[in-house]
Amino acid sequence: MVLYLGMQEGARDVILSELRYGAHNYAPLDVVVERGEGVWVWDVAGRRYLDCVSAYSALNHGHAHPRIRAALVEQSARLSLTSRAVYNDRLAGFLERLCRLTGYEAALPMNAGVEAVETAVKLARRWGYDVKGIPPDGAEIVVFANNFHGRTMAAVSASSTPQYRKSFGPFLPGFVFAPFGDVAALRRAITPATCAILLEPIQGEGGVNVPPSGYLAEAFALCRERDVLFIADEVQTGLGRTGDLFACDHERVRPDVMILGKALGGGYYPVSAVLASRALMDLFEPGDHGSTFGGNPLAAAVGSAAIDVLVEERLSQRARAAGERLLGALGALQIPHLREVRGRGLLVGIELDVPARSLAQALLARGIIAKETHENVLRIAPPLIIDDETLGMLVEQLVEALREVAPTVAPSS
Ligand code: IF1
Repeated sequence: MVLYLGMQEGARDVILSELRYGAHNYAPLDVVVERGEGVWVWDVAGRRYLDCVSAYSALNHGHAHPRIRAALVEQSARLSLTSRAVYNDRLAGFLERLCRLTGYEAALPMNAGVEAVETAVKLARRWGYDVKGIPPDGAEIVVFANNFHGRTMAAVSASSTPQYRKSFGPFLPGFVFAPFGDVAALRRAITPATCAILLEPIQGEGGVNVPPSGYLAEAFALCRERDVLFIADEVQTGLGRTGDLFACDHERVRPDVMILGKALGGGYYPVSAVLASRALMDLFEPGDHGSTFGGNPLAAAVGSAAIDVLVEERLSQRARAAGERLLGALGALQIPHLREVRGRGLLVGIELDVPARSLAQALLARGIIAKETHENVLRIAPPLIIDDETLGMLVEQLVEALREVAPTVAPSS
């Protein structure tokens, strides 16, 4: 952590205090944000930045969306939490909106994305034993190299990334690894004990990895052929981010189980959910699974508003148009060290053959907040409400920052 001498007094004090009292499980960019509105955030010195991290796709609606904020404020004045020991008057409306939006018959509400991932793993295993007839405690789930499903012990047991696993063992058994994008390898990884495959339709943290065209449909067909559940983790790719309502829509694949999170909370509140058929969901009986905060009235009010805004403001369609323009402009660039620009909608990865941190810092100096993922990929993911003029500015600044960084950074060893 290098604190730039030019940094404003206020920012430095905040950072030093956070370093002093907080766990050091992140290495943030050197900016202290104090206000957000739409696609913009302001630091403690009053500098404005375009937010191209969007809380890793939890801010598809932008910062401080007025309709979602109003729903939060109004509900918070009435009833914020009951636990599921009783009904509350907001949850049913949220679950209905979720099912109508996604076309599934049933939804199970949780809070963090990883809690919904854990829920889906339990549901798949329950189906594996009680329906498919897999011998007890023998169920396997195929997961994919370079995936990211969260930070709990099940999620890191399903991760191939050494840093997410180092000194955290022993791990949850029953996860079988396959390369992402390779149907033949997937076919070999599935056994009679396989209850499900769990994949991100586009791998976010893994570096914005878009699978070969047709892969999702072929993987889905293989699951049908081998009586295996297809679970899509759309925590990051869902709710408009990739230019479709869900990334699986791009290949017209309907997962057996869909996992949502992040933007489902409208940028205000942790809201996640698992969606499935009634038959699958009814494998959970009262007491089998739960959560103190899952489905609370505040989450339900915010989640309902987030869904209404997503649909009424046509955020998926806006992401598709903006993404086509962004990918079109960047894809044509011929700049040293620029290896590839990839993604879909407003989930874009810029792969360099040098560490992307230098590009992130050059962009920060230009008033754009973007974060690298896996060393040499810069992820660009602004809120889906970004307008044409701002998108034009983003493209200009990206091109200038790439040109600025390219000759100065030695290729990574
Ligand atoms: C961190 C990464 C992104 C996710 C997918 C489940 C979850 C995530 C596809 C779990 C969460 C977050 C976690 C956050 C940073 C961010 C992240 F860099 F960690 F990997 F987005 F790519 N499935 N991703 O992307 O959801 O429990 O966090 O609500 O841990 O640093 P969560």
